[in-house]
Parts: sequence; C-alpha cells; structure tokens
Amino acid sequence: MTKQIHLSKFPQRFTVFIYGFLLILLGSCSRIDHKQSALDPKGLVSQNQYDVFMLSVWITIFLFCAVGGCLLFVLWRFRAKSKEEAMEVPEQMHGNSKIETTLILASAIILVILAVPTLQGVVLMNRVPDPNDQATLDKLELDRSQIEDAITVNVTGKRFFWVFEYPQYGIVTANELVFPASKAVRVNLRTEDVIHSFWLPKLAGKMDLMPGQENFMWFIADEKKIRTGIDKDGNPYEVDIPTAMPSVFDGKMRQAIFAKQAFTDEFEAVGGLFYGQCAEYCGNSHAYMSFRALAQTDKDFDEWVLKFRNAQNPNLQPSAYSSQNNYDKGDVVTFSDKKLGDDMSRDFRAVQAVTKGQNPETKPDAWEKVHSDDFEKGKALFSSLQCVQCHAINRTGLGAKGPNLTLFGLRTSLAAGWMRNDETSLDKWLRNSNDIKFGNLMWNGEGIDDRHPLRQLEDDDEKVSQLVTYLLDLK
Ligand code: HEC
Ligand SMILES: [Cu+2]
Repeated sequence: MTKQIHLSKFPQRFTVFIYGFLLILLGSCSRIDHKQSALDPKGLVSQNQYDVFMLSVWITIFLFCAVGGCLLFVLWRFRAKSKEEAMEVPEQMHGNSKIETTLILASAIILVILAVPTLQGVVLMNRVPDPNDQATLDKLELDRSQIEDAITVNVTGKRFFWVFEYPQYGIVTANELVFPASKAVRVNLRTEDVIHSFWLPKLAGKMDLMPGQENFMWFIADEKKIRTGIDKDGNPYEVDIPTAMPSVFDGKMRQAIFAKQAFTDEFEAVGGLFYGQCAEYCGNSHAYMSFRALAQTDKDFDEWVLKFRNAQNPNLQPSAYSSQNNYDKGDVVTFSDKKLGDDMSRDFRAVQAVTKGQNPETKPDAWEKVHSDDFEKGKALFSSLQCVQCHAINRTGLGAKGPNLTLFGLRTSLAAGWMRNDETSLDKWLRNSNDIKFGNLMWNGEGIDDRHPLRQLEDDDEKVSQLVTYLLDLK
C-alpha cells in the first residue's frame, strides 16, 4: 500500500523540482541592457568586441544546426525499418577522403573568418588610432579632434577600491571616472597590491592589472547611443543632454541618479552613467570593488576639472588670517572661533574690502562664515580621529591608503560603487564599515584595531553626524 503512494508521488515531486529549477534559471536571466551587460555596447571598442562575439555566436549556431541536422537526418534516413534489418550488420567501410578534406577545409575557413576580425579587434583595443591616419579614422567614423584631445587616466587598483589620476590636469579622485563623452580616454592600468581586473562592459571591455607591469586600454563613448532612449512602444527617441548626461560638477548627476529607483535596481541608468567592476578575485571584499564612469559634455567635463584643480591646488587653500594684510572682498582666511571650541578655527570670507587689523573678531560685519558649525567640527574630527592617516582631501595624496575624498559630496557612490553616497549610507559606513563591506581595509587596515578612533564611532551620533555633514558638503 505505502509503496504505491510513494510511486504515484514520485512524478509529481519530479515536476515540482523541474519547475523550481526552471524558475531559478529564469531568475538568473537578466535584461540585455542590464547595468553591467557586455551585450549593450555604448562605445566603439565595446561595440567591436560585441560584433566579434556575435559573429562567433552566429557561426556556432550555424555549426550546431548543420552538425545536429546531419545527425538527425542520418538517424532518420538509415533507421532500421524492421526487426530483421536491425539484426543485419551494415556494410563496413573506412572513411571518405573527399568528405574529410572538405570538412577540414571548411573548418579552416571558419577559423579564418573568426580570426581576422578578432585580431583586428586586438589591434584596435591595444592602440588609440593615429590621428594622422585619416583612412582609419574614416573607417571608425571618428573625428581627428576626438583622438587628438584624448584624455589620459592612470588607474590604480587597490584592495578594494580604485584610484583615478588625471596626469594632464594634476588631479586625483577615486571610484568615479569622470570623462568627456566626445573624447577618447586612454587608461593606464596598475596595481599596488594583488591582481585586479578593470571591467567596464558597456564602454571598454576588460583588462587585468598586474603587479610590476603597466597594462593599457582605451575607450570612446558613443554620444548618439547615450542620447538615445527607448519609449514604451520600443521606439527610439532622442534624449536631451541634461537628461542623458547630467553634469557632475554641480551635483546634477547625483540628483538624477538618486531620483531613480532603489539603488540595487538602477536598470534605467541615467544615460551617461556606466558601471564597472573588478573582475579578478582579489580578496574578501572583491565583489564590492566596483566603480562608475560618468560621461560628460566637453563643457561640463572642463567645469569638473577646473573645480577639482582648484580644490587640489595647494596655493588656493585658505591661509591663516594675518593682521599685516589687507584683504579683498571674497578672500577666505582661517581664523580662530572660540564658539566652536578651544583651539578651533574656521574659514571666514571677506564680504567687503578689509584693511589691516580688521579680523573677524574686531570687525565681525566684514566677514561671513563659509561653512556651518557642523562642517567645521566634522573637519576638525577628520584630523583628530586620524582619518587623515589614510585619506587626502583637497590635495592629490597619491599613494594614500584610502580613497581620495576631495569634493566627496559630488560623488554618487560610496565604498567603491557599492552603495549610494547619501546621508543614510555614509552614516552606516562611518559607524561600522566592516558590517557593510566585510574585510575592507579601512576597518581592517594595517595598524587598525579596536583602539583606533575610527572603530569608536558606532554609538557616537554627534561625531558621526558632523563627519557626514563635512564630507557631503565637500562639493
Ligand atoms: C587605515 C586607513 C584608513 C583610516 C584611518 C580611515 N579610512 Fe576611510 N577608507 C580607507 C579605505 C582603505 C577605504 C576604502 C574601503 C573600500 O571601499 O574598500 C576607505 C573608505 C572611506 C570612505 C568611502 C570612500 C569612497 O570613495 O567611497 C569614506 C567616506 C571614508 N573612508 C571616511 C573615513 C573617515 C571619516 C575616517 C576617520 C574616522 C576614515 N575614513 C579613516 C582607509 C581608511
Ligand atoms: Cu577584485
């Protein structure tokens, strides 16, 4: 009796299993235009790689059908039609040299068809075209200026974030590569620790960063594709520039991204926002070692560069007030402010021309506070809690252990592209970054243990909130 029940249940369970399995498989399917999809190229180099890939896909589909078709045909055509026939031993023969030669030739031809565009792609990927080679530029539909005015970004991979240095401008940032959409971008890849891999699927493909070796890749975005939207009926339409490529320098990009859906669901990415990822296992936080590339119009890119250059220019940092100097309207000085606390100073801006000796204490009307009290307190904490050990703000700080935080308030993401850079996530990050990004080298860095002030912020609402205000107001 029991046995029967078992037997009849078996197929039912099997069906459930199959459906469950299919459901899981379906769940792993994703949209072709997913944020990290190589099947949705938006640049010349990635388009080339996509084309080579599709060529090999079509060739394999053809081979699959041809070989599978022959097999099916033979199985059907030469099937045994009766019991007697099935007992017969068919005529034994040894190959067919004509068919074999044809097959070898056909395979060779297919390999050549694959090899030529592949090698062309390798050449394309490894070298920015020569601006004097008009024929190549024509073939790639590039303008000479797009190559001549190329920008260079030195990328350094570190566990578990990215340093982006712009040697032409003398500026350094982290985790967000801002670039002009109309220009080629040369990417020099280095690592300071283990092997990483720079993968920017929609623009550039993938390249390893190897210790002791400099690798290279380049990319150029396709502005037309960035500016093409697809409406509900699947028809393409042109998106205006402020929507397709919101400006980074004034925070519009950040607003546009934050206005979209939940962080993990940013499928409808803002056109100029591209997602990248470390694609070579480099340690426990590897999966969270992502980055972003933000395309900009030439004008917005220049504004961003200017803002960064000014912020990281040592000659433009406010100096301490001196009673020997006259100051012009707009000049900024640092001057002590007892209201903030003992030994605290803050930035004051002259609201009018100021003559010698008129300091913010003796002539308060002539000066205004540049930042809020919380900003100034946060700034002081940034030094006293030893954040400066590892982070540079308003200087390039190449070689620093942590990401450069200059103009951090303009950044869209936190912890190497892993979270949205807003008050809530930053608050969590500062309280306990290990909870958010396990194994990260802020919490677990060399010489960091429970006595380090950064590990004592968990329950310190006031300090955390002042640090958050300071960091997000850097813009
Ligand atoms: C031991 C060096 C070290 C110290 C000290 C340190 N940090 Fe960090 N910090 C890092 C590293 C490394 C990262 C990158 C973590 C990651 O994403 O893997 C980081 C990341 C960050 C980020 C996110 C940056 C980004 O680009 O997303 C912020 C914000 C930050 N730290 C703030 C602080 C503050 C505030 C302090 C002081 C309380 C501090 N850090 C102290 C090393 C340090
Ligand atoms: Cu990695």
